[in-house]
Amino acid sequence: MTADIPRLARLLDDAVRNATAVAQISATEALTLQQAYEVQRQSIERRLARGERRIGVAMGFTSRAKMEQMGVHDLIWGRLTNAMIVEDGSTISRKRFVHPRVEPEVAFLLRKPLSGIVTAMQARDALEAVAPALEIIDSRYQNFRFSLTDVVADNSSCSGLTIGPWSSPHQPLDNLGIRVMVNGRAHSFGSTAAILGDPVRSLVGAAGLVAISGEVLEAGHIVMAGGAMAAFELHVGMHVELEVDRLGRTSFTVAE
Ligand code: OOG
Ligand code: MG
Repeated sequence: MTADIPRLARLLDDAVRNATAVAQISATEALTLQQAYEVQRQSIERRLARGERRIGVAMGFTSRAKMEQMGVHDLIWGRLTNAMIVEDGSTISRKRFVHPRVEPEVAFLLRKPLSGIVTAMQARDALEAVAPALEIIDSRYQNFRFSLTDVVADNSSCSGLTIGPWSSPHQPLDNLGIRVMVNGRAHSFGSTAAILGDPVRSLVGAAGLVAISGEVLEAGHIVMAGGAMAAFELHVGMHVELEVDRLGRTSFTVAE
């Protein structure tokens, strides 16, 4: 049976818009990875048709902690739109999401396009800036459970992001301490080293992966490097703050 890709794109787009969970696609249909990315592309096209704007990509499963938490061991990527931006320090409504989680990341801003097989040096040279970032992920699947193709079709669970102050990328980024605070109390500690040994490697991976789908990382776009630690659940009343050594802080609050 051939997969009805436009129907699956609509299913996941509706799940995002209504903040309601759907059954895993893999329970009933065997998509190839390429088909899963095509579902993702078409579901994002629906958002762009409603006026949203593409602003970059989010990498997934770039740390062992994330791979092990979700049981997926392949690098994946998702598409970011401007509607996913949560202003630094602002408050979001829990109602927008099915079962949101948050994870600490770093974000890259590109000054030059990047695509295909590139070296770490070329990736570094394409950077305009780097910032601490929090990604809000929200699987559209019941119980936050999925296969590789499920999560790819679901835009790699991307749902929101806050970005802290931008800094010069011309500094070592491979071992910056990460602290996550919840309601002013230490929640977890880590290092950017958890992201493929150096988050710049995530950018190298992003350039290669988007090229397979015929895309380019564009100048002015953002690349989220992927969670350095396991994601944790968000609940009403939580104030989440990330601090990354030398890069600074970013935060948001969850309201009703
Ligand atoms: C998939 C998204 C993975 C990351 O940073 O590794 C991701 C998920 O965990 O739901 O965003
Ligand atoms: Mg992430």
